[in-house]
Amino acid sequence: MKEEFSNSKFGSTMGGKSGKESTLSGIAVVVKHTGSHYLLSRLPEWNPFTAVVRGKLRLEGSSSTNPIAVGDVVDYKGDGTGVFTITGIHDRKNCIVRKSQNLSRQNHVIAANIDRVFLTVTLKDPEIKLQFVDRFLVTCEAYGVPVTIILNKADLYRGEESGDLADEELAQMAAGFIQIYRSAGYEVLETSVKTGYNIEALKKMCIGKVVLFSGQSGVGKSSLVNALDPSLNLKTAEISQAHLQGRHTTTFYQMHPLSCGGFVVDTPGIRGFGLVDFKKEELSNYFPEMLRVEDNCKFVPCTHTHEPGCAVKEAVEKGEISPLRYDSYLAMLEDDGKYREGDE
Ligand SMILES: Nc1nc2c(ncn2[C@@H]2O[C@H](COP(=O)(O)OP(=O)(O)OP(=O)(O)O)[C@@H](O)[C@H]2O)c(=O)[nH]1
Ligand SMILES: [Mg+2]
Ligand SMILES: [Zn+2]
Repeated sequence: MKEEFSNSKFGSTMGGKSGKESTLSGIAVVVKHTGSHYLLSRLPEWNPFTAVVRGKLRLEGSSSTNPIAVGDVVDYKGDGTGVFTITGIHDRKNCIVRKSQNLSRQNHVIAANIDRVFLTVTLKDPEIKLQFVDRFLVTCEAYGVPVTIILNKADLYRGEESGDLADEELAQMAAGFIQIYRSAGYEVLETSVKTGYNIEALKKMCIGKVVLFSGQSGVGKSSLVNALDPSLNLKTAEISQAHLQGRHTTTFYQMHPLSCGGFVVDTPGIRGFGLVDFKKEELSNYFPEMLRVEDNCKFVPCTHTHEPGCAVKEAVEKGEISPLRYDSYLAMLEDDGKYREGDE
């Protein structure tokens, strides 16, 4: 694993080419957040330097626990002695927000200004949790973050890939999963770090972009990032054999430069996902397959539960909308934004 960044280590490059420049103020992107310190870099240059926040600095109208997140564009100021202070945050293009587990019901901003999220899942080891997947997708829709589903560990069921016999049951599960999410309107990419399957395709999606991997612990987020750029050498760990779950190996949100061009944010595994507040009649807008047909509902607004002449329910009956996705929708309506332990 790479050492932690520090200003002394990056002293020669921080804040610009000459020492004089390091006293200047400027604009940079947050590439790591560790408690009280932030690591900034003036993307697309990779010149990380630490900065602190003095006093209160909050985004307008935000009740977030961490007002500044990885991916945020910030203004900084140097004092001439190598100490940098963040003085302002720029408006966000988008962000990924998760409701905190504690009773304060504050929101936790996972990251900001992300070009694409790779929601990484595995069918087994660890087992997939569709509730979690659907909650994550709803959040991406609500915050305008493009998302691709990465079905990793494809070697577990694709015999032709690993050279082993195909696991028929798992292969059928994979086909079913892919069908549900592709027909809903999502891109699904099967990958295997073990065999290299579709790693090149994934790499192409990262060039010139800021992308982020999210998902349960142990699905292979850090392994995928390493496959994209082996020089990053991020820490990975085998899942626990006793519980067939990940070990929460990655503990920080951190952006890394890719040798192919582009930047990738590796994130800690997510246990559960509390949906941020939404209005009941808005929820179906965050299910692309429902959004496509709901104009034909007889009543406006329609919650697609009890109303007669509901186009969504009709599509479910006809098999055009997956009953599993519809069940997730109903569960979210009922939960009304409550925190849900998605796994482990
Ligand atoms: N069979 C197989 N195993 C994989 C694949 N990708 C990753 N793994 C293994 O899965 C385990 C977990 O990988 P990590 O990359 O640490 O998972 P992570 O999602 O980063 O986990 P956290 O950091 O805890 O959230 C490791 O033992 C990897 O070797 C794959 O494509 N196939
Ligand atoms: Mg990891
Ligand atoms: Zn309806």
